[in-house]
Amino acid sequence: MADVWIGLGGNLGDVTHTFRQALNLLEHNGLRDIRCSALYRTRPVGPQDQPDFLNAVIRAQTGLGAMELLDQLQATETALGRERTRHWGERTLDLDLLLYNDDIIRSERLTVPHPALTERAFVLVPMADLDSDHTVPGTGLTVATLLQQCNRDGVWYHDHLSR
Ligand code: A4P
Ligand code: MG
Repeated sequence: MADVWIGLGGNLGDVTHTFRQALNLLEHNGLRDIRCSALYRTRPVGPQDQPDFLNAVIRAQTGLGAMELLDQLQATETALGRERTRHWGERTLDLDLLLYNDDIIRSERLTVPHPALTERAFVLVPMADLDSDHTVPGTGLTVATLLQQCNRDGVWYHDHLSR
């Protein structure tokens, strides 16, 4: 079983409902023991003429390989109405594979750890809910240390996800 961390984001539609549906689909398609951070409302990084996001991070166990998991994440995004429009633009659901064990993967389709993870408060704040002492592979630094180094403005506690 692999230990995986996945970032959830969205800013169109009923995002809390979409997150709940995403976790149900992922549970049916190979994720076990899913634990979810709190939900955060976050100011958009990238184009500012779009609604605030909701972000969360889950940690789970899976027998899927990293590529198979990416396929599942993309199938889940599509099933829940994701349309690819502009880069860093609005979306119903974005699922990013943040960490896959301590693996470092650099292929055309997949970069793990997710390249922007170390500088994004909307990822690090929810990660810290789950395990702030976890070391991010390739950096030698814990989530807590990375969080101290980044600007946490524009990240507000929103709610807990009831399932
Ligand atoms: N890909 C490579 N590595 C990964 C990975 N670790 N996880 C490839 C997921 N996908 C990965 O993704 C583009 C391609 O990245 C995929 O085909 C996959 O093979 P995408 O989801 O189609 O496109 P995108 O999400 O628009 O682009 P990108 O660059 O992944 O954007 P990000 O980094 O996901 O950022 N502001 C706030 N506040 N909250 C947000 O959640 N999200 C974004 C999107 C921008 N601003 C935001 C937020
Ligand atoms: Mg993405």
